[in-house]
Amino acid sequence: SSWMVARRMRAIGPWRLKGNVVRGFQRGSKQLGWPTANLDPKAFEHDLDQHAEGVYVGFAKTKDDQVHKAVLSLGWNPFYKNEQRTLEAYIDHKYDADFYGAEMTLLVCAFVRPQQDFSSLEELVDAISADISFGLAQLDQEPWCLFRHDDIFSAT
Ligand code: ADP
Ligand code: RBF
Ligand code: MG
Repeated sequence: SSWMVARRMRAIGPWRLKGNVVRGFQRGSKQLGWPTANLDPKAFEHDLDQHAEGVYVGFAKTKDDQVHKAVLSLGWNPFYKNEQRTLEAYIDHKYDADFYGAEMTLLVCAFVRPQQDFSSLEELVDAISADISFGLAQLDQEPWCLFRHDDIFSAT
């Protein structure tokens, strides 16, 4: 259950991805309180085939053109048993409106934990909340904070 979830930063890639924000099942904001911008599967389905389902961290640039910290989830969301794999980013920024269709650039620099199933929605929400506070604090530290200056974010 959620109190047994171990989190640590393990460097990966980094992966650099660019695609559009697509619609999901709309569960992120409504059921969980944490909206996630879902990347168009076309932008990652081949590149990330060999990579583990899990919670990751990195940086995102979309609608507002600024680079923000992001806590991401890659996989089939075992709690919901999705049939399609998703790559979803909770972005550390307060947006006034949804931005479906916008281009999103992601740099993913560390793996935090595997995705897991939970016995209640409350446990899933607690785990996600803890991932986000852990991830955002880590991303302020070196070496992770250096990735916000990656070339992928300056390309026009
Ligand atoms: P869906 O299942 O369609 O992805 P969500 O409930 O996860 O629905 O909501 C995600 C949408 O909310 C994003 O596509 C984006 O347009 C919007 N959004 C607003 N604020 C944020 C944020 N801080 N991080 C990610 N998405 C956000
Ligand atoms: N879904 C799961 O089924 N298991 C998980 O362990 C899990 N961890 C997540 C961690 C974070 C930081 C985020 C943002 C999402 C996570 N999800 C997980 C995905 C979650 O189920 C999904 O965002 C919602 O269903 C909305 O699409
Ligand atoms: Mg989402």
